[in-house]
Amino acid sequence: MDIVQDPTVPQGNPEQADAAAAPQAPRIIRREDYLPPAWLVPRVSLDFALGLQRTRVSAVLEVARNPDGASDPVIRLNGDGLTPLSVRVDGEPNNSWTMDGADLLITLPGAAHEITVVTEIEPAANSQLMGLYASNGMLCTQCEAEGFRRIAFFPDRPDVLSTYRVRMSGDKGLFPILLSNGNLAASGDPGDGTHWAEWHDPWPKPCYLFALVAGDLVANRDSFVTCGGRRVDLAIWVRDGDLERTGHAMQSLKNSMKWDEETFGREYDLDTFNIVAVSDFNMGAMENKGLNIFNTRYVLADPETATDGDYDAVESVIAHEYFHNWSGNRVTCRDWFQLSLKEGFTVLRDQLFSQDMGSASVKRIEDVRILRSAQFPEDSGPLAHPIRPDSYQEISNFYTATVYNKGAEVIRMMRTMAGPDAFRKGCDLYFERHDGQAATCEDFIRAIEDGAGLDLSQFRLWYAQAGTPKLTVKLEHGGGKAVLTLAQAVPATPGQAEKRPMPIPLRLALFDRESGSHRGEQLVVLDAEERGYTFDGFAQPPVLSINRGFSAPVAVERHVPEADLVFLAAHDDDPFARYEAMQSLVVQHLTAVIDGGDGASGRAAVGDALAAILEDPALDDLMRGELMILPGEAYLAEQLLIADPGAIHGAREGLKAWLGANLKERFFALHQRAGEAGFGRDAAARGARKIRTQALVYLAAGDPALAAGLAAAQYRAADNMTDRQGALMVLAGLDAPEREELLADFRARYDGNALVIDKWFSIQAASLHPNVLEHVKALARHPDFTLNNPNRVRSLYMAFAANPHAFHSADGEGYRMIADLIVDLDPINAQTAARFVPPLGRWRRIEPARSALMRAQLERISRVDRLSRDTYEQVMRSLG
Ligand code: B3K
Ligand code: ZN
Repeated sequence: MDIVQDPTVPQGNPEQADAAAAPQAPRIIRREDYLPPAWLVPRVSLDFALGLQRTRVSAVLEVARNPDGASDPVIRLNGDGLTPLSVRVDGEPNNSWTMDGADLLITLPGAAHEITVVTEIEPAANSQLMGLYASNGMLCTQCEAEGFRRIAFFPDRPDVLSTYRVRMSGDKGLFPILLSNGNLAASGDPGDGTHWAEWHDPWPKPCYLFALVAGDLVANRDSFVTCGGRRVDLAIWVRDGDLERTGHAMQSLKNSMKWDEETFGREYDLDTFNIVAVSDFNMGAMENKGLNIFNTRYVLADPETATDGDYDAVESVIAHEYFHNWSGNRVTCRDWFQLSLKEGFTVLRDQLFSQDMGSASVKRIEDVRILRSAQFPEDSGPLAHPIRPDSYQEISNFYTATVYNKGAEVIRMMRTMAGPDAFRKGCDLYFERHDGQAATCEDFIRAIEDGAGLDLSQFRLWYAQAGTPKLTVKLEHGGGKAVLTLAQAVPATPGQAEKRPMPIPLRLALFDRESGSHRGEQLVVLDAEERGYTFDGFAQPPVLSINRGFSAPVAVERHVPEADLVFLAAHDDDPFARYEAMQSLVVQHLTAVIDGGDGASGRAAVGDALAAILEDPALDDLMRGELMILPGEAYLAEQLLIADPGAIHGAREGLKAWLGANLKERFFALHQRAGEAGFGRDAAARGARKIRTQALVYLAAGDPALAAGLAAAQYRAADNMTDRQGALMVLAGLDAPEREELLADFRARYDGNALVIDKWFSIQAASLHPNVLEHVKALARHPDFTLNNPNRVRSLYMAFAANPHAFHSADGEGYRMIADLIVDLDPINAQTAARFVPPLGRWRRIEPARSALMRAQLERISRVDRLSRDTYEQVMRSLG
């Protein structure tokens, strides 16, 4: 008989067990402490007896000593909240095991053994949504980063790769569909109301890529034939009723598979590829081998319920997860410090894919906007970390814009310096060398060096140093020459006081003012603190266009003459640089106003430049829409050493109102013109929808009564969600009679559609309405609101925290509301709760009165008993 231990009797070292329960005594994991595992697990068999309330898991681990690891007779099997119900070694009951905190330790005499451990878990009680959990009556898993240890005792680290056989059985009525990684090997029906399925995944993988789904699902099925002739059965699994909204996701998947073959030479490697959509999910999606699990938000789309932005997001997340099959799964990470190895690279791959599927220049601008609004503030705040961090307490806190988006920019710079063809050679070499391995960022860099023929010795600093480099630019002219002086400074960040200069690749062009053209773009790599560059043959001072295409993730510090910015906003042939000129024109004007200037001339320059953009026949509307967007308040705050959110908001809204009033006829005409385009998903129709709502945004600031009427009409006539949501967003910020009526209409019209009801929450939380705090408080009490669904929580509170005039309310009420949320949510879903800490963590860069209020809320959270490790780490780092 198996030895069954009483779970109430503590095992192992009591001090360590206490430490695990009290995160206030932090465990710190350091990159430099990495040791290869002492034991490997070449094969795993898992047997699940499925139940929503209780699922029994029998795990059979074939373990072997690692010849490259330390010799240790004890194997550590990580657990999180698990109790071993029985432990056998080589088929015999074992009594040598102990618990060390939450981990199971077993002493093994030989070099290879078979360990069988039985555990029981409670999926319906799992509100953290890590491990195996229940969502809407189905069972699903999320294991990255450390969720597998909530399912079975296992060496839960990415450098332990195993092949998996998974058998599951359960009630046929509750779980008609049974899915896991790899290929279906067998299935059966014993005739007692249950059924079973067995899945085999031939590719060795770390346990964070394990997945299981059991539920009542229907599939959109299709197939794809790979370049090597393999026929792959594709299926997107959703709840009955959602099937009609899966077409775009399926097309995106097939496009991704083809693109990865053509662009990176990567072919798919199983006979099936399954995607399952679940409505309770902590993030966007997960790349489990052959069984991607997605937040419904990134699968379901149709014109009635999804905006153009939602369509783009579905396309890019489907691509991202699919691309992980090579950059992440076939080549995985040695340890979690290497996260950017798979995430930065895969983000770059999905960005390049989306560039190829639509407008490359608009996509580039959107990606830079995300970087500047999410990553730049991270890099200049208390949570700054290099793309390859050096230490962490809770790895979930490091799935950041830095690791993902700056990580992508760093690899993009390598590509810019090498050129696309040489970069591809480097990538080929990387995949060839490291296929089947758990690799490091260093491995990637070396493969790019060898394959692309680059020397990246100094470039490695981009992996090690945090902080956005500041680039100062000086352009002088004399004697027919233009002399450009570039200097860089990487700011100090927590734990990194001293920085060294990094290679900064800058694409630049010098324009002739008269002809409006330049003599060709150049790439300079600034690899020292300061360097000068001389350009001959300029009788007149040229106009400099620098960091074209945003070739480096740096902040350019340069006061550019207004006339030059107006010139570039009108003439630059690099679309990003044109956008950048327009942004700089606005930033220069607004910072002058915030500093107390009257800003009249800057405002007029912005007005002229915008008027020219509204009417430029050479621009397509998608690009025109980008150029119309004013820099966000978070980005504006970044330009100031200490920000006054009230002043920033006032200045930006003031400019918007002035533009809306002064260019009213033009905006009105644009709104009318755009309204004439019929519905379509082509670039022209999408562009028309984009400028249509943009025009409304300005009109709402300049002439609210006119805008309310137009918005209400746009809402009522809309045959698609982009127009309807855009109109409602504008109305939500106005005190117009149509506001309440149409918000109620929207709520009733989409009753039961969770993703659209999320929009209803977000629109109100993000609004410019002066009573937004009261609205959010009321929405938090709305019967449709729940802390148990991360999409719903984010739809209300992320939108609110990102709404500066609400979050930064001068009385501190916004800070208090977010702190309350963190405290209430932490015991339910720690990962999601911790994501709300960074907005409060900006306190050092905010004016003194608000700063003190923000800090006080962080301190209040820090005093709460039994905070999760996730929230505790973020709060303590934020307090600094
Ligand atoms: N790799 C997952 C993210 C997992 C997050 C865990 N906290 C999705 C992605 O980046 O593709
Ligand atoms: Zn990813």
